Amino acid sequence: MSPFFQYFLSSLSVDVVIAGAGPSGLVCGYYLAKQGWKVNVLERQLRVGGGMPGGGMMFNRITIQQEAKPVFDELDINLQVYRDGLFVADSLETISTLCSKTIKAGARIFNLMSVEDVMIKNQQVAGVVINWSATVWSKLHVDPLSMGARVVVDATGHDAEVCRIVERKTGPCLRTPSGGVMGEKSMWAEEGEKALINNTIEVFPGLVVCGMAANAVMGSPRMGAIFGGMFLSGKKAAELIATLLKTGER
Ligand code: 48F
Repeated sequence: MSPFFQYFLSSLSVDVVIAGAGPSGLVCGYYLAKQGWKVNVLERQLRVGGGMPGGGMMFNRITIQQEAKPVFDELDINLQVYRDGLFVADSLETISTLCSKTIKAGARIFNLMSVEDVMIKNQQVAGVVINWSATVWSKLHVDPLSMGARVVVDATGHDAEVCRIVERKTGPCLRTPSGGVMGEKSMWAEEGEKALINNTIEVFPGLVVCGMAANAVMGSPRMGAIFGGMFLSGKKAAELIATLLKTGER
């Protein structure tokens, strides 16, 4: 018991908190931890991996495009050639390897922990408000705790939960055309993939968005069982955050 509590207590103030342990959140955590930043990844569910275990229609394989291959090679995840420029990975191998490498790089992953709000100080996100998922799901009236961070990442997938919370509580303040969450558009895999990297931005001071949440926030299309963009978006988010932290902007 006490090893967990020591670990938890020493995690209450970190450089980066990532909400969501899907592909984009884990990859972002991996690259940041590898550079020595103190990172927590918070996952609401019992298990990590987000949408990966189910692949497309529960076929536990995920499709990867050429551009994302270097990330898979770095992580030593096997890829099978599908056809020109497209590869297939076993989603369970991908999750287990990515999770293991992310923890070994130094990131701390907390499962069964939900982000239910953010802290905003001086017009800047300064951390997250957390609770046990079981408490949230049972709608128990239990006050949450907070976790301080210089940067928070919304990697919560299609629902872009953290960005929606900021919009609801602060008004139309996001760096999007409307100032709010634009909303994900219907499927157009190629366009969605293309847009994703440009949509991976600091969307509010101290709040970076990546993965499907980035397309949802910026109003871009969804893209089925192609996952390479999620990995590239997580990597781009890590690069962006490292710059913000290094320059002392956050
Ligand atoms: O949905 P998810 O896998 O997000 P992603 O990294 O990848 C998207 C793909 O899986 C797929 C796709 C491919 O074309 O479209 O959907 O963008 O993972 C998001 C994770 O965030 C967790 C959620 O349980 C999931 O594991 N999550 C969501 N809201 C919260 C959260 C929250 N408030 N607190 C903690 N975890």
